[in-house]
Amino acid sequence: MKSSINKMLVTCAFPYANGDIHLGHLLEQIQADIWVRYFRMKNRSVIFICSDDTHGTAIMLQAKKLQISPDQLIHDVQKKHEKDFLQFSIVHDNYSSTHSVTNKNFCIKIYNHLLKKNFIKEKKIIQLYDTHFKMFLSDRFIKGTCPQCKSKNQYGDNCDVCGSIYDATELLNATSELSHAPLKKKSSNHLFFKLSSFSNFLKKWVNSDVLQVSVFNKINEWLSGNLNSWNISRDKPYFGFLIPNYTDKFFYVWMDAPIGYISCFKELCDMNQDINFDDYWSINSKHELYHFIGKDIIYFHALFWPAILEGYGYRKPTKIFAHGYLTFKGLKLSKSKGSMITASKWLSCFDSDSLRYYFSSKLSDTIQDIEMNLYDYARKINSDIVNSIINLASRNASFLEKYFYNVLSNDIIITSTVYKKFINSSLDIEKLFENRKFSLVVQKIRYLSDLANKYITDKKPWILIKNVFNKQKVHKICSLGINLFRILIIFLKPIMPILASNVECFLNTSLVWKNIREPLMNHKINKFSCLYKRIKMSSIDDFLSQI
Ligand code: NOT
Ligand code: ZN
Repeated sequence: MKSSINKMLVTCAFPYANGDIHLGHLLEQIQADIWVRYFRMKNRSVIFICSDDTHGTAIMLQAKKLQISPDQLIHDVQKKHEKDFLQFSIVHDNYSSTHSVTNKNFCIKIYNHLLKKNFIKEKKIIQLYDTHFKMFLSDRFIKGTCPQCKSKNQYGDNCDVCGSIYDATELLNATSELSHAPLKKKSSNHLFFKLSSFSNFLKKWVNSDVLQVSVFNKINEWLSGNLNSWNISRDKPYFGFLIPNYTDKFFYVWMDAPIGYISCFKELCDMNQDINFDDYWSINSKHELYHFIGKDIIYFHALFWPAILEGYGYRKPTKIFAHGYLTFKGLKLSKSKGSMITASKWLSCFDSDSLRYYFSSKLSDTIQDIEMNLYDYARKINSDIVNSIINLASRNASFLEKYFYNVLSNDIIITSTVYKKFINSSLDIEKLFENRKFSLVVQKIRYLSDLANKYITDKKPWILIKNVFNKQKVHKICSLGINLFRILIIFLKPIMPILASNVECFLNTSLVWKNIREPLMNHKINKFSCLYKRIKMSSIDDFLSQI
């Protein structure tokens, strides 16, 4: 991490505006939100933004299917997305749309600049054309026979059977997935961004510690080959922004989506005079820019995006954090079935904090896939949160309520080994949060919670209290127990913000990172009431039967 005075701008990949938010989106957003919340607890200035990705053929077709305008579709979907995120305590400073006027203006400005600098060239290409729908089709709307192994029913870009990669025009008997009619080859002029002009810049940039090791290796492989120019235009009909001086060509969705990072931030500046746009985006910005993305979109973020920024003369990302896919192998759900577990479906059975905790217990700084298993989820929540952490609070609170008017002792045993271990762990936990090693944060918290419970079990306050001369001792033990619980929840606050806020009511104090070393003494807490409910295994079966 760079000097602590720098401000941070954090983004997540923009969800497409043609479907619901599902667990896959939530994995990334939760990862970023936890990171943001942690740094805010450490008093760093962090801005967290996201938008809906609203352009392209898929959105145009979805609107057609629903018999509404694309504008209506993306408006409705955005409202829903925003609500879903808030219900998972994912709070963006601005949630915008790539269809905004601000984004249109930036796209045009950046495109015109790249054109002037000679980074754009026009070239005629041949593509497959659906004569029924009167449109060119992208690879995923095309199926045909593999030109190599002759397997039928293969998509327009690669063969699932033999793995060969080809151009859609090479497919044999190419047919449209939309009209199911044979496709025609047709030529059209397109605009290409000359990525190879940035080859030297990119080689240097990827070597400046901006990528995870495995991502770096992959990108280096790409960089050592030929950097093909990138087609940034699409013919009409298309839902998007028209390219200046054309009446039938639109910016490709992947051109205007990343520019959305800039415009979403610009809108925030327009709403809040204290945030200065140039401080964050000018070439010599001292502030930090972090993109959280899935590993499937590395190519766009680690090659095209920095090249566009370089071409335009803006700053580049400080780091790109890619994560793996969410898999459901143990539940025997395919990726498409898994994405049917939507945010609202989840909330119809479970709560948001528990998902945040479960994801944390699996998240690391690598691009390894993450296996989601609901039985494992329930076991983890019940064992870590209910049986260990909340149990620590409840067993100590019962003594404090019964014998000490819910007032903590004015003498906390800060010399005890367990207390020292808690305090000394905070630096390790900080490092783990900073480096996005959330699964290790969770492990450490669970370890500390077990230590604290063992401390209480060993001291046996329920035996001590039988002798009236031990009353003060019991007071000290249980007050330490509550203080240990408090530290655990401070550590957990970025991960489980709702639980933390309920604990703040119970402990009658706000949970602040810098106060970890200052125990609550002679402090009145509130009556303990259920802070977390056990998850019933039967509710998992019910849930799965609905998918
Ligand atoms: N909608 C895209 C996706 O793969 C992500 C867009 C990322 C947005 O779901 N920004 N950029 N670049
Ligand atoms: Zn094949």
